[in-house]
Amino acid sequence: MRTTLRVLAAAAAILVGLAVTALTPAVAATSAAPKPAAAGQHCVVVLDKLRPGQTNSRVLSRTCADRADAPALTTAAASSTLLLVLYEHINYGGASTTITGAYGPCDAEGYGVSALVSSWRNRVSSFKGFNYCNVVELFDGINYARSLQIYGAGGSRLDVAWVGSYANDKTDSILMHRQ
Ligand SMILES: [Ca+2]
Repeated sequence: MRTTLRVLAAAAAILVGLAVTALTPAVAATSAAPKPAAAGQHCVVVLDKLRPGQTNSRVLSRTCADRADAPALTTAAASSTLLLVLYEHINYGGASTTITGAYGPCDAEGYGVSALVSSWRNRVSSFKGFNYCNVVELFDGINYARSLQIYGAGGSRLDVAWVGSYANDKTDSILMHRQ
């Protein structure tokens, strides 16, 4: 069943515009200064619907700001559905990335992020799922290479204040769906 789910999941590279960069090892992330194009500690990423014949859905927009409550971020997320918020530190601390979907809440197929932007690889320590994204699987490596852990809850929300020592700072790709 999980294999089927992975095939069906709408997959997305968070930074399609820098696909080449996204495929390189994460080594550069720790040695380079922050890039102006990715300025801001808090970002909103809007995922498109998976189109027929595609294995990766497009990223419709990626907007970043220094403050999580910046109007630009509110605007970016306004016309889409909140899916998942990733946090740099335990207990929802530090930098964050908000992932929203252009085709509604999570269903059984859900959404996928096949490659986190390089600055977000090996960084996630806590997260929150919304709108029935109540099963979230974190992977080490892009394209769902190695499963780290599956987190689940029965309701419309999934709050994980700590991903655990095994999965901490290892996530490179993510699948989410409704239980
Ligand atoms: Ca972290």
